[in-house]
Amino acid sequence: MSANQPESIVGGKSYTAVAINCAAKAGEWIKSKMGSITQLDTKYSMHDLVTEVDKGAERMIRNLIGTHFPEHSFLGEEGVEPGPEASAKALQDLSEAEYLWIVDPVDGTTNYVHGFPFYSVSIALAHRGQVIVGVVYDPSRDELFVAERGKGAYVHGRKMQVSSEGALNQSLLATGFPADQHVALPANMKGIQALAPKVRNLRIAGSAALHLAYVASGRLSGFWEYNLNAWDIAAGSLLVEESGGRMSDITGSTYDLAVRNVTASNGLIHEELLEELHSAANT
Ligand code: 2AM
Ligand code: CA
Repeated sequence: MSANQPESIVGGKSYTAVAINCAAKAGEWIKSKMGSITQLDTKYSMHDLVTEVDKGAERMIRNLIGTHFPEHSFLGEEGVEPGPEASAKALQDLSEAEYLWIVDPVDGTTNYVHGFPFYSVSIALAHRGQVIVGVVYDPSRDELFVAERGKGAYVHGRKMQVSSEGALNQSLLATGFPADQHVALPANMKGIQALAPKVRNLRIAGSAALHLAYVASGRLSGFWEYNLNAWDIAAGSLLVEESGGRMSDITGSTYDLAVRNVTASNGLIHEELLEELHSAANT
């Protein structure tokens, strides 16, 4: 690498360009298959769906990345056994990887299966555990959200900026219904019950990665969800940070790839949101 070449370009190949290319190609293919699914299976629970499109898209992305960067490591949702323990272990097993691609080929599979147009392709590249590139692509709206660490985040070529609401009572928040019925869902229901009367409104649209992209682009003031996996969050985390927002664990700890209970916001409402979630959890 020459001295004045950016860190994200190696041998003329930009990590970001490869991530964008993968997301766009996979997204186009996924969209073309909408409505013609032939294999619908459940994984961890009846709420956790997978189709041949999830698997095919992940293969396509993995092959493309492998062609450009054969020495890089890869963590994709469809290559990991279902359930939180297997996900945590897969991430742990790759903790020494220098470059790690973290991919969710279809984030929002339930929406995809039902024809509800809110799903995305999420691709992140981490360097020694820190996300340096994040791309989230929404094929339904043809919106590509891109972030590079230290260089900002963009949608439609425009620099993104988080929203300016300074209090929960002016905020539009999003969350999700966790697949785990025993701990995460009851915990989240408490948060919803506590926050619904205090915010402008809540949205639960079914793709964590797109919700994070919406926090980054200022369309949502904040987002929280329990029991997510690294591939749901990694790309979106950089979009939020590079748009001036804040990412943390639900207790307020610094975000890292192992965080499963996540809070994202425009920064201004972050403490208030964490406090509400904390007191809701203790009711
Ligand atoms: P997915 O569509 O890739 O599975 C919706 O609340 C969010 O939860 C989506 O991002 C969805 O991603 C994710 N999700 C669905 N089932 C899950 C599970 N069993 N564990 C963790 N996250 C899940
Ligand atoms: Ca998925």
